[in-house]
Amino acid sequence: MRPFSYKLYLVTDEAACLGRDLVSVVEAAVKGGVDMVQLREKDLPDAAFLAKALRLKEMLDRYQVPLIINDNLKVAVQCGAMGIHVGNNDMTPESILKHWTTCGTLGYSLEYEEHLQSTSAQLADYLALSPVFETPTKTDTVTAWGLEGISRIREQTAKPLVAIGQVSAANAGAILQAGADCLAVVSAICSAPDPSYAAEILRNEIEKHARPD
Ligand code: TZP
Ligand code: MG
Repeated sequence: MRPFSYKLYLVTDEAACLGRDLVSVVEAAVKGGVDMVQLREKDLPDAAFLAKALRLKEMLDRYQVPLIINDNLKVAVQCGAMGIHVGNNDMTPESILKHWTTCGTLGYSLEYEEHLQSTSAQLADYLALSPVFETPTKTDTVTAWGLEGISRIREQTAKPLVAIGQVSAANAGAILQAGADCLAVVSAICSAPDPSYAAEILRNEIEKHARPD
């Protein structure tokens, strides 16, 4: 398994940025402490997705923050992303690794506990517990894991666990204490009046709850 040391993961949603330029919002967030970014576009044609990915990557490279592409292998490879994130109904991790042997980080959304031992979950470099709490940002979800769900999965795997779904500074500590390694957020940063400050506050919570290695 490849090392995964990221703690604050920004998942983008242009609509959540309240009319502001996405790359500027992400840059502010990186300055505040985001250390990994996923470009998530559900409706863009490949050419526009790639153009956006290239713009974002050019900025992120300056901060040495890795870019992950959501569910589009072609865009991920063509923009030189570090990795890709897929869900249960997307291209499988097995197939991705067959086509992209140099993939640096493969993320997989875990929606069902029974899938923990699946080939898809086993091949992943991190598992996203999706969603930890129900969220208006993504409504086509299955069951929310809750804090108990995080702890249950933590007991069963050593894989890095990324918590996503209504994560905020208010519940960050509890989520980390339950066993998550990394916090992933959309609206807590993208929709914040000051994305940089929002990232800083989350980062402070992470430092406060850091577990000894
Ligand atoms: N996957 C599971 S929940 C979610 C995604 C992409 C959205 C999380 O958004 P927010 O605004 O941080 O609750
Ligand atoms: Mg999908």
